[in-house]
Amino acid sequence: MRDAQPQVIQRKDYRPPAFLIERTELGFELHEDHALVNACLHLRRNPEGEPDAALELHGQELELLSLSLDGRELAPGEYQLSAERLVVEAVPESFQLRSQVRIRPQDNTALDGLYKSRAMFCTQCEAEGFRKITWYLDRPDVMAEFHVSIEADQGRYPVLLSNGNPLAPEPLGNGRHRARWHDPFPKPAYLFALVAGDLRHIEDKFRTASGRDVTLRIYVEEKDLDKCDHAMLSLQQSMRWDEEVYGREYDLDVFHIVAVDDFNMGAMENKGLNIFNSSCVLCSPEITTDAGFERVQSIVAHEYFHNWSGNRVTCRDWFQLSLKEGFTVFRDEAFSADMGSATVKRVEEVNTLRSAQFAEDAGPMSHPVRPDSFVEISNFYTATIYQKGAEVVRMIHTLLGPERFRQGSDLYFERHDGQAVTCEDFVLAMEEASGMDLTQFRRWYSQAGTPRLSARGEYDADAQRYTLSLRQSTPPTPGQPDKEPLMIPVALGLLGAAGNLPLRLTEEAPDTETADNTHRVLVLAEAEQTFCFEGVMEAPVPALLRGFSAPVRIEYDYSSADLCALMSREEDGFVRWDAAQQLALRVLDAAQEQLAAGAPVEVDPLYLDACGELLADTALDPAMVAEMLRLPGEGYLAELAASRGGADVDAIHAARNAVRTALAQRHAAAFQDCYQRLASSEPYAPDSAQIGARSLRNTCLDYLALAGDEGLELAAAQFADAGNMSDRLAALQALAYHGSAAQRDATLEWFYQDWQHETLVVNQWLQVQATLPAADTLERVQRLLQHPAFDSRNPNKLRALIGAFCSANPVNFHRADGAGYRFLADRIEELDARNPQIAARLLTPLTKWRNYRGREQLMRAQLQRLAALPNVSRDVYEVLDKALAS
Ligand code: B3K
Ligand code: ZN
Repeated sequence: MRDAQPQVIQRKDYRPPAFLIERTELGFELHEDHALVNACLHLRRNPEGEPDAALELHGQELELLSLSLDGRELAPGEYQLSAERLVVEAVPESFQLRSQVRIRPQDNTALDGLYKSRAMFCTQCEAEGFRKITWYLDRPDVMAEFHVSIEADQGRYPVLLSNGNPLAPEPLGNGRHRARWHDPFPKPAYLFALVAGDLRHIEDKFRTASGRDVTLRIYVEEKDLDKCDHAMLSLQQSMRWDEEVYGREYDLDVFHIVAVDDFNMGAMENKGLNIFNSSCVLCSPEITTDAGFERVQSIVAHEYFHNWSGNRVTCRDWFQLSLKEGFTVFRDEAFSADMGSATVKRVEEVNTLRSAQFAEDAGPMSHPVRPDSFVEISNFYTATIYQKGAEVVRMIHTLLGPERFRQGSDLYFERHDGQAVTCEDFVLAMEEASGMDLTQFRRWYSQAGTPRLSARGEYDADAQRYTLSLRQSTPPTPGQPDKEPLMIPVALGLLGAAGNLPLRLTEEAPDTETADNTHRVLVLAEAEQTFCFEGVMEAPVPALLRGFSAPVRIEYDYSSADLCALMSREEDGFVRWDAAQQLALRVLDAAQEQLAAGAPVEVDPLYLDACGELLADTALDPAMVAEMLRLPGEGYLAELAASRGGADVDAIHAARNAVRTALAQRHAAAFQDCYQRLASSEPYAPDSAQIGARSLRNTCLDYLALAGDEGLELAAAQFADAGNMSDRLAALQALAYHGSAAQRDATLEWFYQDWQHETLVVNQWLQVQATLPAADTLERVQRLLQHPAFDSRNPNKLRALIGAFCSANPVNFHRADGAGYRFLADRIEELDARNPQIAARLLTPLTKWRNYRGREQLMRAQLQRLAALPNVSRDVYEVLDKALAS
């Protein structure tokens, strides 16, 4: 039970803590139906805090058994206890507070705090889970040195882990044992972790740049021991990369990763003891797709990089969450770019940003990278904090250049090591190290919404001058009706008939030489600005926003011929891909209009030819060809349509299918050739060359299966012979999405029979079914809720079945009879009492009710139904409240 009606927490109300904790001693006694937590907190008054304030500790669902101050047991009248606060009025300047509480990890279905996942105990404390473990100052600006002891049954829980370095373990007799851990780096409670279980591990080591040996271990259940090598390699690569690129070394003697099946998100960066959702650490070619291998590599890196950007330097308060998340995503993206194909990675990032973050920014949950208020911080682990936050750091990198950016990050880490700081501190360090004024740039942190950047170009042949006019505006978002102009780095080139043209701005001397004179970063700071280029010998096609240099919606009135020119000849891979997307958007719009008029769909031959050229060009990176042949997704199309008067999901689906079918039929032979050409007999490796080839080959297979029986036969053969999960799953999808009902069901059944023992593969199987285009998919999903492979307590399964159906199957979720909406609301109602974080997250598709023409009332009715329920969680309450107010 919470204390009261959910309160809104405001950033402006931040006050330094009245007390600091210098040392935290925790003793855990783990039992089968409860755990006892003994805490001794070494507290002292904060000279920066409010003088004379009472000590006020956070707690939730704790049964207080005893409380003493400097060795004296406190009588009930000497403190006040409510559901979420423990207040002690009269305390000395510095003192020790001891408490003992009883908690019930076995009954903790919310999966935060200390809980049980299958046979093991584990924790998740970010953001505010530690208060479910003991009474504490559970805020990130209170950093303490932790000493931990864990006592448990030796047979069931031979492995007992916590943060920091291990001290000698002790057998206790009576079948129990005790482990002790000491973490010398002061940390906030959200980075605390504990694991107890019957685990096995793989071990390797890493020698740091300064020559220290670190023992690396990955702990898993015995059956998964053979699936840890890729994560171990990724960890070693990350450690080396952070030394080389950021000069950051690891600091403890050990680094541990533990895989856990029941986990609310991907992974958690607890100091020295990263806890991972098993789906983000376990890998093998038999059970993991290429995308899975890449995800493991990037998440292992992300969590490792947090050791500096997050742990050594942490956040002062949760409004600063993007300080660690945006920066760390920027770091893991740069790492992945260095490990694989940088352009393909960038395209994938932009795709995620456009489909998830732009949509968030245009909806009721829109918030700035540094929010001003929240009700439940768990709702703010968003695409805006992570992905847009990373884009903001990327823009700083672009504006400063790599050397000055590195000086800025060195200054930031050195100045703030061991501190809890703000986004402002990060920007200040960047400013001071570079000498660049980022005053206006700071608006990216405070202003929500996706800016529109419209560009217009004029060529004066006589003067050989090209004038580019840029205009920016940001639409209103909840609570922010008026927006100021932002500082936007616009990277660009000008494409001429024979390649990119040299660039010289009017104010520059004619002999200005730059290393690459065909590339520029313009800085747009005003609402409108004009840039003139001299010596331009021919009318160019502007290649705008190269590398997606800013998270904006770009608008330029290209002709289709311009887009084809960019697609085939522009240097920058992102611009080439984006030109293909823009051309595809036009073709899709036209198809939608033709279908609405009852006419057959005729796809612009220019587009079809351009796709044919891509397929035929063996010099291109296959991974990029695959990306360029992929049409924008239905979710993104709906989002775009929403801003133009409302999305019709059925029309979008029909148009997209028609264009894909036209493409499949027109290039059947080329898809065949390419499919055969890319066949490989090499042993599986998750390297970028192989991944790119498989990606294009499986894209071809998808189009071939769409074109007819011959393709379906190829898919059936691939399904039977595949030597890895990427190829097998691609074949399964081709057969399930495009084959007959009988073929689909038989293949799904065959797949299940083969893989039912591998829970991560079973999740993929659930997800394929949740995203089937067939009209009875909702009924199938409902049946699957009863299937032995489904478990409503496991977040991975909830995401694979319910999450995928509601967010990745628009035609079926938005069924005209509203059954999809009722289905989701029913699930939320059941789930909210057990796991509010997951419930609030799964609710997102319903919050977009304004986007769907003709469905608004049906969607809103389900939100209202949920809002009328008694006792909705703080998490779900906040999402409903914002969605209904929009
Ligand atoms: N910091 C964690 C996310 C915690 C989510 C809490 N609800 C993982 C990460 O971003 O690395
Ligand atoms: Zn993170």
